Amino acid sequence: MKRSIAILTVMLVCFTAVYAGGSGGNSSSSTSSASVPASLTADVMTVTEGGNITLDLTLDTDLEIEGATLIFDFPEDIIDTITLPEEVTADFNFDTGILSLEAPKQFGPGDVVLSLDLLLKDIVLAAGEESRDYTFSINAESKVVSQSQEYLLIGTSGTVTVTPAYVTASAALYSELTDTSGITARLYNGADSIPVAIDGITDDEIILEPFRKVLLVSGGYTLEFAGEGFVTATLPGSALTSDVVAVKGFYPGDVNADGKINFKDFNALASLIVYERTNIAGDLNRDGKVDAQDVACLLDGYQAMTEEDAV
Ligand SMILES: [Ca+2]
Ligand SMILES: [Ca+2]
Repeated sequence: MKRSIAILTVMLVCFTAVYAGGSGGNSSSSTSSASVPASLTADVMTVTEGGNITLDLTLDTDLEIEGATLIFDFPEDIIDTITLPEEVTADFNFDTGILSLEAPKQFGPGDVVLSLDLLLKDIVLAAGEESRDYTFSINAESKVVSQSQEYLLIGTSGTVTVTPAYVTASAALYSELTDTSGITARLYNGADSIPVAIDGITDDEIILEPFRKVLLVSGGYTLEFAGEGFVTATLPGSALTSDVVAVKGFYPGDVNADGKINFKDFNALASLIVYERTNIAGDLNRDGKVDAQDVACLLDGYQAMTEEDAV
């Protein structure tokens, strides 16, 4: 079992961990220039926003360590949660940003002294930012104790490149569709409208090219699918909880573009068929013809709209 500490403060400038060993006090004020090489290594070189990093601290020494005071300099405002090893009892001070760790164990050469699992926030980068490097460092005041002698840790830093999180969105299809001409998707808010390209069609959905999650989470955007002959379907960004989202409600059959599917659409479609007029709003399956197959699409759309509205 591991425990998680949620870090609520968003202005955490320096994350500090104090690691106190079981035997021998750290109260000795003798300062030594003796040092021990240490490495702080991440298990990944690249991680996406919202992803996990495991940081391991190892020492390059033959000394048997009895205690330690470990202080880390972590990047500010990118960590959502830190999970500590089971044997560590921790106390986090939200005012000072100091995390006190106590672990009654000794460790020897090559042991991983401390392993921290970090969960990054969902949004770390700005909307236009493709990546950023973050450094996780051992603070120069970190010490270990061996036979009552203190040794400063001379640490190497770990750098991790954070890359953007993307959302892959799709619209559910309720009838056959052979082509996406006249169908568009976009993200919009009060000030802005960003087209999202269509990647392709499967049997039961239209799939969009991935777009940056930061737009939906922080920009107040709504995702919209629109097309002639279809009921416009939208999903507010705040409703997104996953990297994959399926939008419902893009019903085929709104031939007269009033937002509903009813007898008026049926009449309009029948009229197009009788007079042999090809109109994209009536060509619901986008096969280039307006015929009985489009009537079947309209009925599928009407039925789906009726059933989903009833839920
Ligand atoms: Ca209609
Ligand atoms: Ca057709």
